[in-house]
Amino acid sequence: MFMNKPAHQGSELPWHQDVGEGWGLDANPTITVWTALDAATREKGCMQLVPGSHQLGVVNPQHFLSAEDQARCAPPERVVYLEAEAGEAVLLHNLLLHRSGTNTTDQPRRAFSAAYMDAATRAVATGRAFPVIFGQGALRPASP
Ligand SMILES: O=C(O)CCC(=O)C(=O)O
Repeated sequence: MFMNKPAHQGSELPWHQDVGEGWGLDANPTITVWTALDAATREKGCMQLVPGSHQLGVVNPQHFLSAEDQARCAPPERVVYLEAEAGEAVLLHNLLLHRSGTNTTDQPRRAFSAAYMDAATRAVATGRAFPVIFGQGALRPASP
């Protein structure tokens, strides 16, 4: 995913985990590598997260948290702002609760985010596999 928050723009991304039925996968991804392409500061809508929240399991398979879940799982006193320099990469457990705000500055805030899945993961709608990029058979076309 390319995360793009242009100067004085960008939408708020509500509290969520990088898992859920909306992804259309038969297994949840396990880890996301998020890389800052520009500096991500509070003013630029950097990520916010709840340390330890990956231990809660899947809070809402529909992806975004309800107001009740947000009050229970992401109370303001537990929220940490994750500022990053351009080029810094962050490993996120896919169950970690996170969100991000809007960019109120004159500079863009862009990031590249890749979610990694077990090679056995299939698309629910088609049953198809995804390209394997690590280990045996990596970068060869998937067999049917
Ligand atoms: O960069 C952001 O604003 C949010 C990133 C995010 O939610 C993700 O990579 O899963």
